[in-house]
Parts: sequence; C-alpha cells; structure tokens
Amino acid sequence: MAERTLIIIKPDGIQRHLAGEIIGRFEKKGFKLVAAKFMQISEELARRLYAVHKGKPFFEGLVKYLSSAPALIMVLEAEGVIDMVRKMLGATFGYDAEPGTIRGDFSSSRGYNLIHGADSPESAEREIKLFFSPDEIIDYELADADWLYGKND
Ligand code: D4T
Repeated sequence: MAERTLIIIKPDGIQRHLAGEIIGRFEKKGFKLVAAKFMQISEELARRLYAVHKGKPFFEGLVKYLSSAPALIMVLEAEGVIDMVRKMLGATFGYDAEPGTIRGDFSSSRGYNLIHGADSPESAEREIKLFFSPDEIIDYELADADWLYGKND
C-alpha cells in the first residue's frame, strides 16, 4: 500500500467555496482519494488533533477556529504523498506562502489558513485514526495508475 496522509479543508475553506478548487488540485496531481467525511469537528477532537500545540498562545483560538463550522476531512494516497501535499499547501500562513501553493493563492490571513495536511508519517497515522475507522478507508485501484505513477526503471 502506498503512503497515506490526512487532509482537512478547514471551516474557512468550506465557507469560502474553495473545497472544489482544493480537491481539484489534489485530483489533478494524481493522488488517490481513499476516504472522505464532512463534519463539524468537536472542540474535543480539535484539541486532540492539535495536542502538540497545547499551552501555546494560539492554541485556544486554533481549536475554536477548527470547530467553528463544518470541515471536509480526507485521506489521500500516493507514494510520497505527505511531502508533496505539504509543498502544495505552502507555508503555514497565507501571507507568507508562495504563489502557486494553496495557501499562497487563496489565503491572506494569519490564523485562517484553509487547509491542514499531516506533516510526517507518524502524524498521518495518528491523525487518520482520529477521524476514520479502518472500514471507512476504501482500498481500490485507479484505472490510470500506470500512467499516473509510471517509472522509467
Ligand atoms: P496545520 O497543522 O494546520 O497544517 O499547519 P502547519 O503544519 O503548517 O503549521 P503548525 O503545525 O506549525 O501550526 C498548526 C496551526 O496552528 C496555527 N498557528 C500556528 C497559529 O494560529 N499561530 C501560530 O503562531 C502558529 C505557529 C496555524 C496552523
């Protein structure tokens, strides 16, 4: 099985009608969507997701933001997907993310940065388990996999 990552289109991404644009970028890049859930994340779950930031000055605001309105949570699969997604997201805040990245193109905010992507294999595994049970993740083949993931060796 190829690597998997957890993505969250955060409340501002949904409210600003950017979900299709963001999903489209991942689709065109060739990532396989293997799970998706639209939900309002509880404060408790937001606290668990961002547990590493507990105690930092922005923590309470971050939890409030993430749990303030519905979000779209997805699992994407591809070899190397974690790093590729992080590059596509851009720097943490829109105001210093490079143009061409999701945050660089669509966010000018300091706190509201549209999207979350797991930052390591360990985080991805932990975060996927927070949102999805194993039977909610679908294992299937993409018909164009050879074209998407072709190698020259
Ligand atoms: P996420 O985790 O949302 O994908 O963002 P990043 O991985 O790019 O950034 P992060 O973990 O350092 O921060 C998580 C989350 O906290 C918010 N934040 C962060 C904030 O509001 N103020 C701050 O000073 C920092 C460092 C933004 C993203």
